[in-house]
Amino acid sequence: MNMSAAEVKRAPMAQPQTTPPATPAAEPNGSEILVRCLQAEGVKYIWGYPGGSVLYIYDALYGQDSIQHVLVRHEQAAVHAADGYARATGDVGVALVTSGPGVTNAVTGIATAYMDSIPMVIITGQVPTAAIGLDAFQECDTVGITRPVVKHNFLVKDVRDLAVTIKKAFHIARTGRPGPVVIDIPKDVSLKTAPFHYPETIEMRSYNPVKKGHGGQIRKAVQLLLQAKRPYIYTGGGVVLGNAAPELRELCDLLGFPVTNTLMGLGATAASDPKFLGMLGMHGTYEANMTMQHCDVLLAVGARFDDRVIGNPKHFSQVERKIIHVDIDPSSISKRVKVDIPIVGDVKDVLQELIAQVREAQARPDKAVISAWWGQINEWRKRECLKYKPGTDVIKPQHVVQTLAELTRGQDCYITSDVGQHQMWAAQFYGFEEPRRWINSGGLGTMGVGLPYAMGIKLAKPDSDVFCITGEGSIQMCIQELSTCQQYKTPVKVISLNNRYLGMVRQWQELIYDKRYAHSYMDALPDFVKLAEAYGHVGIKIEKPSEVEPALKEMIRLKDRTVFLDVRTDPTENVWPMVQAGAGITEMLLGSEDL
Ligand SMILES: Cc1cc2nc3c(=O)[nH]c(=O)nc-3n(C[C@H](O)[C@H](O)[C@H](O)COP(=O)(O)OP(=O)(O)OC[C@H]3O[C@@H](n4cnc5c(N)ncnc54)[C@H](O)[C@@H]3O)c2cc1C
Ligand SMILES: Cc1ncc(C[n+]2csc(CCOP(=O)(O)OP(=O)(O)O)c2C)c(N)n1
Ligand SMILES: [Mg+2]
Repeated sequence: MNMSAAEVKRAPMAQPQTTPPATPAAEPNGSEILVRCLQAEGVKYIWGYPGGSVLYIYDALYGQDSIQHVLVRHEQAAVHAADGYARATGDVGVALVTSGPGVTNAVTGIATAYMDSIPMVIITGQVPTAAIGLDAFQECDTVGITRPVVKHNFLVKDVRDLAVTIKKAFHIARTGRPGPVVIDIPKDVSLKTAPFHYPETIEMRSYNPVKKGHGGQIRKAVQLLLQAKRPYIYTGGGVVLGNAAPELRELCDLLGFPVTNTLMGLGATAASDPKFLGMLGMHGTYEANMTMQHCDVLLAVGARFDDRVIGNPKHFSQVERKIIHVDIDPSSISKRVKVDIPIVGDVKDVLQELIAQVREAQARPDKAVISAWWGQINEWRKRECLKYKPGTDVIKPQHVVQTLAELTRGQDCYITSDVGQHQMWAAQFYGFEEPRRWINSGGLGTMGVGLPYAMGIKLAKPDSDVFCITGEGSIQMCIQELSTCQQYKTPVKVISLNNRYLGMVRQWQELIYDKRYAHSYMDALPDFVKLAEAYGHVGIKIEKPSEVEPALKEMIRLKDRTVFLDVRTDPTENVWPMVQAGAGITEMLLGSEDL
């Protein structure tokens, strides 16, 4: 630990008070200021891991009990857990790591949150200011390393700037397009004292995200929507992040238009709504993709035309359509696809205004024209693109997800996932009815998030059931967190769709690399039942389709235990439909018969 003798002597906690202080209260040190600021922000949980440069901060956390600190087993998991908490609650997730390896371990978590626009504050310890740049023990250039994967970052060089910096960090993280903000605090700054003042509000001249959309643009959008012959509403993570699902649902009901959600937007529309065409994109439904390609007016809301959504942009632009794009981040607009009516603003405000203007408008969508469009969409629906052959002696992964969906219908539960085929089956087959219930990594596609996400959510939502649908590859990337679940009594339910393959990689190798399965086979898997038991949990292994429902029921019944369900699934199953990389979104493979 890089704590000098002088620092130890100056440690404020240890100083005996012999005479009353001249001022009413001694000035707090940087660590105490940090804790007070976090308290002022209403922070309830911090996920973290200690080390030399943050020990004063840990000392300050020790002296209070309004913020619960969760000691994870790896810094990546600290950031994922705080990120999962943020996704489920909408609050800013907070993580705390030490300098050097603590920071580098955290980078994957930070980048994951950044790609999906998740509001977070990550506090990182730094070597003392005088040692910065001297290759000090556990020094790394945190600001430099994290710059490309944060919304903003700060290095606090003077303790007097600390409180205002924290205020700015929370403000930046949660406003506008949300994102992770790193605050790098050198060790001496965490020890020096300063007067404490936490500003109520903050003005940043160079940072003023627009909330209200332009009235004139919204008027043009309404005209276009009401005249549309083949309209489509395409919504994404922005609707979830902006808590605008009620407004989205109201607008869809008012217009009667078909609607799709991206992977990040699932739950914004109820899956049971007949107007919902399912997810679109690479593994989206046939009807969702066909409607995307052939619509004449597209209303894109809080969605960023990702390459996994529109496929080959040249193919997408072959059909003429008018695009209205609502996004809080002007740089998202016309980034990948040129749009006709840009509306910069918060999705909630803009949708409220859209609804008001649609209600006020004299015109109404032409019923006959819209119903002809629905006729076409229903034809596409008849392809039943998600149909799969049920297994007689082998468990089909889709069946597991569907059974879980049936058993938890209407229940208060959250589903996290890792990355791979299992993630796509969860997205396609669970049927999310509400936003913030489906928690996964879309933009970075980070294997390993599922368990820490579940753990973070369970802490904040102790009465809800939290399921992690994972693969035997992904779960091993943060499996050590089973230990954290035991320590903090966060009983989560891990459902590992164990196909003995890095399935998504195997699928690509089968389809694109001529079945050359280079290093996608998961050899030497651990005995997951024993592993779960070694961590103090319940392990269950199943291999037959008839065991699926009883095992899931047992898992749910064991409410207060973390349960690891090792489901041996069909190793050859593929995710359909699939749009291969470089293909257009309507050039879908619907099953192996299309190969
Ligand atoms: C294995 C794998 C397969 C995948 N396959 C698919 C697939 O088939 N289909 C699919 O859809 N995705 C798929 N993805 C996910 C994909 O990579 C992208 O993450 C996803 O499509 C992006 O979703 P989004 O457009 O909703 O954007 P997000 O990343 O959720 O971005 C949200 C947008 O909303 C804006 N925004 C944020 N807050 C607000 C607000 N308050 N008001 C207004 N705007 C706001 C942001 O500026 C941003 O532009 C896959 C990922 C993986 C790992
Ligand atoms: C950290 C990380 N490394 C590599 C990848 C590339 N990748 C995407 S899916 C996948 C396979 C996942 O295997 P598993 O967790 O078993 O899920 P399955 O696809 O079999 O359901 C890999 C290696 C990734 N997304 N993240
Ligand atoms: Mg697998």
